[in-house]
Amino acid sequence: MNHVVSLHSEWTSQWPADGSALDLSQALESANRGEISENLTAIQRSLETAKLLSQHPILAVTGQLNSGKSSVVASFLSPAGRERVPRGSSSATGTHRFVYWVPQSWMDDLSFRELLLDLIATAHPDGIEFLNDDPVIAAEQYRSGRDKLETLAIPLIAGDPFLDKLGAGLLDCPDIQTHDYATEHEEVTADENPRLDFLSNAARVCSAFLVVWNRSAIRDRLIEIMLGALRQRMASAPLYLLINMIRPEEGQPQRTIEDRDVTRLLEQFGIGEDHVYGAFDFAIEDRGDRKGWRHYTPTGLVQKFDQAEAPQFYPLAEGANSKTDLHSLTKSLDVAEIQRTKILDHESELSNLLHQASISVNKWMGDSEEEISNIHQGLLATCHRMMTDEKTGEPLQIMSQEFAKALHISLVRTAPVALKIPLKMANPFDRAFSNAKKIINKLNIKALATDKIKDLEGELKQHLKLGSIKIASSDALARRMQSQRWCPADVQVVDIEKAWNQVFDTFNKHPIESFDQEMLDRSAQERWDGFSLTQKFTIGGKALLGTIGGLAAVCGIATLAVDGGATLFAATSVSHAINGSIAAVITAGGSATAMMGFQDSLLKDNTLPYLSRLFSITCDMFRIPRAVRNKVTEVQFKNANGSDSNYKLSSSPELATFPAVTSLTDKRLWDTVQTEDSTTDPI
Ligand SMILES: Nc1nc2c(ncn2[C@@H]2O[C@H](COP(=O)(O)OP(=O)(O)OP(=O)(O)O)[C@@H](O)[C@H]2O)c(=O)[nH]1
Ligand SMILES: [Mg+2]
Repeated sequence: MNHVVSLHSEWTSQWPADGSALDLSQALESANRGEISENLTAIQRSLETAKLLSQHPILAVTGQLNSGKSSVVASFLSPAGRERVPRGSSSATGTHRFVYWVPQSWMDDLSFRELLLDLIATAHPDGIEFLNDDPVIAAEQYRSGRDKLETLAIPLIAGDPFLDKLGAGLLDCPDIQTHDYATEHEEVTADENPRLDFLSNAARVCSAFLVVWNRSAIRDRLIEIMLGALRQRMASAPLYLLINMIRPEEGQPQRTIEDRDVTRLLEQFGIGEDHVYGAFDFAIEDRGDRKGWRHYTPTGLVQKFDQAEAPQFYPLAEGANSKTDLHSLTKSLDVAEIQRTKILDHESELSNLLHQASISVNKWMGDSEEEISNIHQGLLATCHRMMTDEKTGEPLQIMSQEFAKALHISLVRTAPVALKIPLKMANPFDRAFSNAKKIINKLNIKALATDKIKDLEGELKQHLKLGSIKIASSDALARRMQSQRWCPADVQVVDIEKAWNQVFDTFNKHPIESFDQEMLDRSAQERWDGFSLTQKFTIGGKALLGTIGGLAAVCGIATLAVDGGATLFAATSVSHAINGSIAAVITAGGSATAMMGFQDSLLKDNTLPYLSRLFSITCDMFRIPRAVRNKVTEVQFKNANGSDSNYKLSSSPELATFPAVTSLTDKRLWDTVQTEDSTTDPI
């Protein structure tokens, strides 16, 4: 029953069939995996928006503390924009918020702006805020997330006209090294780094990542953690490595690009060599013979630096005469391709989530079904036990008035002519019924505690001359049931008892009214045929009458209410009773085949139909399906010849469902409905 879950999956309640239905998020909620549903909604929304924003990439500038991230962002902005970007190595000038810088035209187009803000808000559900035009206030906003994770989680948004040239937005990220509340010695891990988590959220909005790192710290484990986290979230998004503050020295920039630590990172994270940019430490100028940063930087970039002091990045593989720089990066970015892979990444995340959803929901459905099945089996075993002779495993019968009457009629009808009248006149049932009450009163049963039941069974066997009798009281059954593993531990004994009382009451009120008289006649006839004439008279005249009286008394017991209103259940073995009485009169009586036929017809005509009803009513009263899906409910009984046979129980369609008295479980049996095709096409 492992169904593949899609966004359109629905679940309907197979049992109870009350029309209840769940959609995917409700099913996940029921399975206690509401967070999967939330993630699904978020990823779906950002996927939709990502498709709409396909021509408008945002590049995340992230990386090491004080490595020059904000400087990189500022280098793309207008002079006024640059004013609003605090840079510096002190904590006051550090970045402690996520700041989205986007082309001014994106902000001016109202419908596009709405779309963009919606995309950002989806990735950052705690809210968004605009960056102030005033550089002082902007600087204040930039650092306001320090030690305030709740503020850090709210990104800032600003527009700048110079970004229109770039045709892309930039995300100025805070570093992920700063621990906002962790202890000094605690190691930074991907598991417990809220800043890294926020970055992962932001990753949903971004098409590519520029990871800025200091040349001197390229060996740090932290860069691996960071690149690993990015790859995990956005598996195929382009990564650019920006190595800053390279010391100007002989052999550069080749030495850097060939450095073992650098090549290892490129390999490990699938970064192409053309995605490695470098900038030399602009504080190191020519000194005597030693060449400064300008010597190792393309001339065009040196000129740019003189206009605005910022690290000047160029593709290291192209060498110091490179004609391109970071500003031409967007020209080389294949926007359509990036968006395509971005959408693929979203889709693979979506299908991962759906896979998790499948597992969770299927497990939840399976667990519910298992619990219901276990209780179903437990109740079945309890009912079966009530209709089985403990010693021999043979089936017992319910001596309802209706069955007693049918049995009497059969015995009379098939009796030798001379016996018919006395047998008929004897009318043993009416008398026996009132006798039963006397016996019970004499036995002085107060409350029928478990241990008393056995005494009662013994006494009744003797008094009524029965071979086998099984008495069950609701109190004793409830106690026994509560101690069993399949019975939910939180259900109270009194509530179980209430349900059993209602079961017995309902059972007595819904007797089986018609029996297969022909089958009873046939086996009664066979019984009579097995005896000699003299035997027939002896049996018919004395023993049989007594026995039938005893049997009839059992039906009185079952309908008798004991003190406190508790009801009893009683079953007995008709064939044992009759055989016993016959054996007392004659030494070797009847043929074995006749007896077997008799027992078989009792099983088919009484035991199985009554057990079916008893079990159906029991299931209803405890709020359990009469049949679990279309599995056959089977029970085993011993035949007269001692071999075991399986028999199918009917789920009593003739009886309307009774309202539950005590619910043993609130679980349901669910069916999966696929309303549309089960592909993972999200929109
Ligand atoms: N000496 C030198 N300083 C640099 C270079 N690049 C950047 N800086 C300086 O390093 C300091 C930190 O730069 P920022 O751009 O604020 O760095 P950041 O990565 O944004 O810092 P946080 O946001 O606090 O993590 C600033 O004072 C920059 O001017 C460089 O090549 N050489
Ligand atoms: Mg910064």
